[in-house]
Amino acid sequence: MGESKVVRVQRNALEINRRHAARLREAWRGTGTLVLNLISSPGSGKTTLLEATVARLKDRFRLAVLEGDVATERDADRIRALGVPAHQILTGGACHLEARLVQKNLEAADFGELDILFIENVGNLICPTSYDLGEDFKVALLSVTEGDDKPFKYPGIFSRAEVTVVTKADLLPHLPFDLDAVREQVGTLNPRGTFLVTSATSGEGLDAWCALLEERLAAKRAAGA
Ligand SMILES: Nc1nc2c(ncn2[C@@H]2O[C@H](COP(=O)(O)OP(=O)(O)OP(=O)(O)O)[C@@H](O)[C@H]2O)c(=O)[nH]1
Ligand SMILES: [Mg+2]
Repeated sequence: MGESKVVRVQRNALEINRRHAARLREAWRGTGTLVLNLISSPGSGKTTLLEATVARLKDRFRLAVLEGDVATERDADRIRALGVPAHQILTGGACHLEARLVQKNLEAADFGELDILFIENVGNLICPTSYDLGEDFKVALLSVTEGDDKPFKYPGIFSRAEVTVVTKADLLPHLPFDLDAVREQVGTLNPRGTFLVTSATSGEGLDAWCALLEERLAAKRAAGA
Protein backbone atom coordinates (compact mmCIF):
# COMPACT_ATOMS: atom_id res chain seq x y z
CA MET A 1 0.00 0.00 0.00
CA GLY A 2 1.29 3.50 -0.84
CA GLU A 3 2.12 6.22 1.63
CA SER A 4 -1.01 7.79 3.14
CA LYS A 5 -1.84 11.42 2.40
CA VAL A 6 -1.41 12.38 6.06
CA VAL A 7 2.09 10.88 6.22
CA ARG A 8 3.04 12.62 2.98
CA VAL A 9 1.82 16.01 4.23
CA GLN A 10 3.73 15.53 7.50
CA ARG A 11 6.89 14.55 5.67
CA ASN A 12 6.64 17.62 3.43
CA ALA A 13 6.11 19.89 6.43
CA LEU A 14 9.24 18.49 8.10
CA GLU A 15 11.24 18.86 4.89
CA ILE A 16 10.18 22.52 4.50
CA ASN A 17 11.00 23.09 8.18
CA ARG A 18 14.44 21.54 7.71
CA ARG A 19 15.26 24.02 4.95
CA HIS A 20 14.19 27.03 7.02
CA ALA A 21 16.09 25.70 10.03
CA ALA A 22 19.25 25.32 7.94
CA ARG A 23 19.01 28.98 6.94
CA LEU A 24 18.58 30.08 10.55
CA ARG A 25 21.52 27.92 11.66
CA GLU A 26 23.72 29.42 8.97
CA ALA A 27 22.76 32.98 10.00
CA TRP A 28 23.51 32.24 13.68
CA ARG A 29 26.81 30.62 12.72
CA GLY A 30 27.72 33.90 11.06
CA THR A 31 26.84 36.03 14.07
CA GLY A 32 28.27 33.54 16.59
CA THR A 33 24.97 33.52 18.50
CA LEU A 34 24.42 30.50 20.74
CA VAL A 35 20.81 29.31 20.36
CA LEU A 36 18.94 26.95 22.67
CA ASN A 37 15.57 25.29 22.10
CA LEU A 38 13.94 24.50 25.47
CA ILE A 39 11.38 21.72 25.42
CA SER A 40 9.27 20.23 28.21
CA SER A 41 5.75 19.62 29.49
CA PRO A 42 3.63 22.62 30.48
CA GLY A 43 4.63 23.92 33.89
CA SER A 44 7.89 22.03 34.27
CA GLY A 45 9.78 25.28 34.82
CA LYS A 46 11.12 26.58 31.49
CA THR A 47 10.29 30.23 32.06
CA THR A 48 11.38 30.07 35.70
CA LEU A 49 14.75 28.60 34.69
CA LEU A 50 15.09 31.33 32.04
CA GLU A 51 14.27 34.03 34.59
CA ALA A 52 17.01 32.71 36.89
CA THR A 53 19.42 32.36 33.96
CA VAL A 54 18.99 35.82 32.48
CA ALA A 55 19.21 37.37 35.94
CA ARG A 56 22.64 35.78 36.31
CA LEU A 57 23.97 36.44 32.80
CA LYS A 58 22.36 39.65 31.59
CA ASP A 59 25.11 41.98 32.76
CA ARG A 60 27.81 40.11 30.84
CA PHE A 61 26.05 38.88 27.70
CA ARG A 62 23.60 40.18 25.12
CA LEU A 63 20.60 37.95 25.71
CA ALA A 64 17.09 37.64 24.28
CA VAL A 65 14.23 35.19 24.58
CA LEU A 66 11.65 33.99 22.06
CA GLU A 67 8.64 32.65 23.93
CA GLY A 68 6.41 30.09 22.23
CA ASP A 69 2.87 29.66 23.49
CA VAL A 70 -0.60 28.97 22.21
CA ALA A 71 -1.97 32.05 23.96
CA THR A 72 -1.00 35.07 26.12
CA GLU A 73 2.09 37.29 26.42
CA ARG A 74 2.66 36.15 29.98
CA ASP A 75 6.01 34.42 29.55
CA ALA A 76 7.49 37.23 27.45
CA ASP A 77 6.26 39.73 30.07
CA ARG A 78 8.08 37.78 32.80
CA ILE A 79 11.38 38.02 30.92
CA ARG A 80 10.90 41.68 29.99
CA ALA A 81 10.27 42.46 33.65
CA LEU A 82 13.94 41.56 34.21
CA GLY A 83 15.08 44.07 31.62
CA VAL A 84 15.89 41.47 28.97
CA PRO A 85 14.31 41.66 25.50
CA ALA A 86 11.68 39.02 24.83
CA HIS A 87 9.22 38.44 22.03
CA GLN A 88 6.11 36.28 22.28
CA ILE A 89 5.32 33.90 19.44
CA LEU A 90 1.67 32.83 19.43
CA THR A 91 1.07 29.63 17.51
CA GLY A 92 -2.71 30.01 17.37
CA GLY A 93 -3.23 26.45 18.57
CA ALA A 94 -0.23 24.57 17.21
CA CYS A 95 1.62 22.49 19.80
CA HIS A 96 5.14 23.34 18.59
CA LEU A 97 7.22 26.07 16.98
CA GLU A 98 8.38 25.83 13.39
CA ALA A 99 11.53 27.36 11.93
CA ARG A 100 9.61 29.60 9.54
CA LEU A 101 7.59 31.04 12.43
CA VAL A 102 10.80 31.64 14.38
CA GLN A 103 12.34 33.42 11.38
CA LYS A 104 9.28 35.66 10.98
CA ASN A 105 9.12 36.57 14.66
CA LEU A 106 12.85 37.13 14.89
CA GLU A 107 12.56 39.77 12.17
CA ALA A 108 9.63 41.39 14.01
CA ALA A 109 11.51 41.29 17.33
CA ASP A 110 14.58 43.00 15.85
CA PHE A 111 16.81 42.00 18.78
CA GLY A 112 20.04 43.16 17.12
CA GLU A 113 23.26 41.20 17.68
CA LEU A 114 23.05 38.60 20.42
CA ASP A 115 25.39 36.34 22.35
CA ILE A 116 22.69 33.91 23.45
CA LEU A 117 19.14 33.46 22.16
CA PHE A 118 16.82 31.26 24.22
CA ILE A 119 13.79 29.79 22.47
CA GLU A 120 11.17 28.48 24.87
CA ASN A 121 9.05 26.06 22.89
CA VAL A 122 5.34 25.47 23.47
CA GLY A 123 4.81 23.35 26.60
CA ASN A 124 4.66 19.85 25.12
CA LEU A 125 6.95 16.84 25.39
CA ILE A 126 6.17 15.34 21.98
CA CYS A 127 5.26 17.78 19.16
CA PRO A 128 8.30 20.11 19.33
CA THR A 129 10.74 17.19 19.19
CA SER A 130 10.80 16.73 15.40
CA TYR A 131 11.01 20.41 14.47
CA ASP A 132 14.53 21.70 14.12
CA LEU A 133 14.65 25.46 14.78
CA GLY A 134 18.27 25.90 13.75
CA GLU A 135 19.36 25.76 17.40
CA ASP A 136 22.78 24.69 18.61
CA PHE A 137 21.12 22.20 20.91
CA LYS A 138 17.84 21.21 22.46
CA VAL A 139 17.36 21.26 26.21
CA ALA A 140 14.82 18.85 27.69
CA LEU A 141 13.47 19.81 31.10
CA LEU A 142 11.87 17.33 33.48
CA SER A 143 10.44 18.51 36.79
CA VAL A 144 10.52 16.12 39.69
CA THR A 145 6.72 16.36 40.06
CA GLU A 146 6.23 14.70 36.65
CA GLY A 147 7.45 11.27 37.74
CA ASP A 148 10.67 9.33 37.29
CA ASP A 149 9.44 7.15 34.40
CA LYS A 150 9.26 9.90 31.79
CA PRO A 151 12.50 9.54 29.77
CA PHE A 152 11.65 5.97 28.69
CA LYS A 153 8.01 6.94 28.08
CA TYR A 154 8.99 9.92 25.91
CA PRO A 155 12.26 8.73 24.36
CA GLY A 156 12.14 11.08 21.36
CA ILE A 157 12.99 14.25 23.21
CA PHE A 158 15.33 12.74 25.79
CA SER A 159 17.40 11.05 23.09
CA ARG A 160 17.61 14.20 20.94
CA ALA A 161 18.23 16.82 23.61
CA GLU A 162 21.95 17.29 24.19
CA VAL A 163 21.17 18.57 27.67
CA THR A 164 18.59 17.26 30.12
CA VAL A 165 17.78 19.51 33.05
CA VAL A 166 15.90 18.10 36.01
CA THR A 167 14.02 21.01 37.61
CA LYS A 168 12.41 21.73 41.00
CA ALA A 169 15.00 19.60 42.86
CA ASP A 170 14.05 21.50 46.05
CA LEU A 171 10.88 19.35 46.07
CA LEU A 172 12.76 16.02 46.03
CA PRO A 173 12.41 15.43 49.80
CA HIS A 174 8.63 15.42 49.39
CA LEU A 175 8.33 13.10 46.40
CA PRO A 176 9.01 9.45 45.52
CA PHE A 177 11.22 10.51 42.59
CA ASP A 178 14.18 8.22 41.88
CA LEU A 179 16.81 10.60 40.49
CA ASP A 180 19.28 7.79 39.76
CA ALA A 181 16.65 5.95 37.73
CA VAL A 182 16.08 9.08 35.63
CA ARG A 183 19.82 9.58 35.19
CA GLU A 184 20.11 5.97 34.00
CA GLN A 185 17.23 6.26 31.53
CA VAL A 186 18.63 9.46 30.03
CA GLY A 187 22.11 7.89 29.94
CA THR A 188 20.72 4.91 28.01
CA LEU A 189 18.83 7.10 25.53
CA ASN A 190 21.61 9.61 25.12
CA PRO A 191 24.98 8.34 26.39
CA ARG A 192 26.87 11.51 25.39
CA GLY A 193 24.32 13.95 26.74
CA THR A 194 24.72 16.24 29.74
CA PHE A 195 22.51 15.69 32.78
CA LEU A 196 21.95 18.54 35.24
CA VAL A 197 19.91 18.71 38.43
CA THR A 198 18.59 22.19 39.24
CA SER A 199 16.25 24.20 41.37
CA ALA A 200 15.40 27.76 40.41
CA THR A 201 14.04 28.18 43.93
CA SER A 202 17.14 27.12 45.88
CA GLY A 203 19.69 27.95 43.18
CA GLU A 204 21.01 24.37 43.10
CA GLY A 205 22.70 23.50 39.82
CA LEU A 206 22.43 26.98 38.34
CA ASP A 207 26.18 27.60 38.42
CA ALA A 208 26.75 24.43 36.40
CA TRP A 209 23.96 25.35 33.98
CA CYS A 210 25.30 28.88 33.40
CA ALA A 211 28.87 27.54 33.09
CA LEU A 212 27.68 25.14 30.39
CA LEU A 213 26.13 28.03 28.45
CA GLU A 214 29.32 30.07 28.71
CA GLU A 215 31.44 27.12 27.58
CA ARG A 216 29.19 26.42 24.62
CA LEU A 217 29.19 30.08 23.59
CA ALA A 218 32.99 30.25 23.80
CA ALA A 219 33.28 27.02 21.76
CA LYS A 220 30.98 28.37 19.06
CA ARG A 221 32.92 31.62 18.88
CA ALA A 222 36.24 29.75 18.70
CA ALA A 223 34.93 27.50 15.92
CA GLY A 224 33.77 30.53 13.92
CA ALA A 225 36.91 32.59 14.47
N1 LIG B 1 9.34 24.48 43.94
C1 LIG B 1 9.72 24.92 42.73
N2 LIG B 1 8.78 25.39 41.87
C2 LIG B 1 9.20 25.80 40.66
C3 LIG B 1 10.56 25.76 40.27
N3 LIG B 1 10.65 26.21 39.00
C4 LIG B 1 9.40 26.53 38.63
N4 LIG B 1 8.52 26.30 39.62
C5 LIG B 1 7.08 26.57 39.59
O1 LIG B 1 6.46 25.79 38.59
C6 LIG B 1 5.39 26.51 37.99
C7 LIG B 1 5.51 26.52 36.49
O2 LIG B 1 6.72 27.18 36.13
P1 LIG B 1 6.93 27.85 34.71
O3 LIG B 1 8.35 28.31 34.69
O4 LIG B 1 5.88 28.82 34.40
O5 LIG B 1 6.77 26.58 33.74
P2 LIG B 1 6.86 26.52 32.14
O6 LIG B 1 7.55 25.26 31.79
O7 LIG B 1 7.45 27.77 31.62
O8 LIG B 1 5.31 26.44 31.74
P3 LIG B 1 4.66 26.66 30.28
O9 LIG B 1 5.29 27.87 29.66
O10 LIG B 1 3.21 26.84 30.55
O11 LIG B 1 4.94 25.41 29.49
C8 LIG B 1 5.40 27.90 38.59
O12 LIG B 1 4.41 27.98 39.61
C9 LIG B 1 6.79 28.01 39.18
O13 LIG B 1 6.86 28.87 40.30
C10 LIG B 1 11.52 25.28 41.21
O14 LIG B 1 12.74 25.22 40.97
N5 LIG B 1 11.04 24.86 42.42
MG1 LIG C 1 6.76 29.11 30.18
